[in-house]
Amino acid sequence: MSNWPTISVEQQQELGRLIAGNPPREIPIYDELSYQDFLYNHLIPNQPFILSPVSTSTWSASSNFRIPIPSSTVSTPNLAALRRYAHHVVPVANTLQQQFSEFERIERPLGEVLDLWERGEGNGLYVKDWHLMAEIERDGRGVEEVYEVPECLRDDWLNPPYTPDSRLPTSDEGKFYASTSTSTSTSDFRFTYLGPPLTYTPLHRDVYGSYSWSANVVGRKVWWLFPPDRLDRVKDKNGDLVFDVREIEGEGGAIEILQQEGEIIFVPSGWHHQVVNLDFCISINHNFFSSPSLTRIYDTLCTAQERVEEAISDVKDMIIDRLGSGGDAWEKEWIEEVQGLLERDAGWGWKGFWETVRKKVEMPPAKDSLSPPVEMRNKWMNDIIGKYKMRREWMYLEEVHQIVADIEISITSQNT
Ligand SMILES: O=C(O)CCC(=O)C(=O)O
Repeated sequence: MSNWPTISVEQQQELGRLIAGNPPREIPIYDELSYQDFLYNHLIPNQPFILSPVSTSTWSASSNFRIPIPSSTVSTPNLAALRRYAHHVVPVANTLQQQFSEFERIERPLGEVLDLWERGEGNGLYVKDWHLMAEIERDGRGVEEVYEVPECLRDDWLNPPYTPDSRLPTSDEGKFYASTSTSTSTSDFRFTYLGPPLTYTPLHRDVYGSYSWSANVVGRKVWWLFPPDRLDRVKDKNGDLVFDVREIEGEGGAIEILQQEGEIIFVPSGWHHQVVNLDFCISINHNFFSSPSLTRIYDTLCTAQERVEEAISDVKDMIIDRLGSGGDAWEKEWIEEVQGLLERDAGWGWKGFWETVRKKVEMPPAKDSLSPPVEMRNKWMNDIIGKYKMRREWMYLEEVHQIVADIEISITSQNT
């Protein structure tokens, strides 16, 4: 059943249960998806789908990282082919060791993890959030040695533009750092995951309220997807989300999907999800956003800021005590303090957010036919600019004024 020899009888039984219990798939599956259909049927309504293995069949990773098993739809991972990257220092989660609301994580050279797996050890180890593409580009090569981003997914505002034939210096490309990431390279949101059967990613929602897509190069995964209005059953008595939905009766009523080898799944913005590997899996994913989700990204940042403000409300009192509540000196200092913490906690503050928007307006990552119509994009943009100008930060964060002004100039010039 599994492509990995070193699993116990109990683990085989758990895998059998997960596979047998998996319902027929309820979400659309496409061999090809035009950008128009992606935009109107999935990005705007924020709905999941699957791209069939046709979408990854020409990827180099699909031939290099798989050892086909005769008459099986699942391959064995070609760990020898991954040795090329043995020197990469990668984040490794021990999925048998929960630490508060995460797994114990360390960084170690990929070669050491491959050694363990080849000796039949390291069962619960999961290489997560490995920035393989950034590392390849840093070494002066192109990502086509691994994959090719499907056309409909190229309007990506979080990652370097998809350029199969030019070499990009990635170190300047990504300005943002996910607070949870510990890899040596954290400049982008293009990740590779590797792990044996039953390694898993607990229930979570993606960074910044981004969308994500995830391709199974080797092996199959079970996904539990939760639309935002279906989260009640996965909360404990304190209102906190559970770590592992398998502990809950009926797995919390999620949309459950078995993703086959070669398929790409699209996870909508703000949807919680959990993932369990059914075989030894090698997968590639991107977190990304684009103009249809701008309002959600904006709202997610507002919520993150509220959380920071609540957490350090005593600092506000101290600033007022020191500077007095008359005049606006205290408020300027308070807002700057909050922004500093927000950058560390959420990965970006208003300056980072608007800089990203400016960059993508000035240098769109995808051609017009693979992006929303300009009038639509500009409306989404104007909506959030209007909202931002009502906030106190608009008054006090002067360095953001020019960035927003540049965006407005760009929007106007593209409208005319
Ligand atoms: O494949 C996994 O283990 C996790 C992937 C994931 O959560 C994501 O792509 O957002």
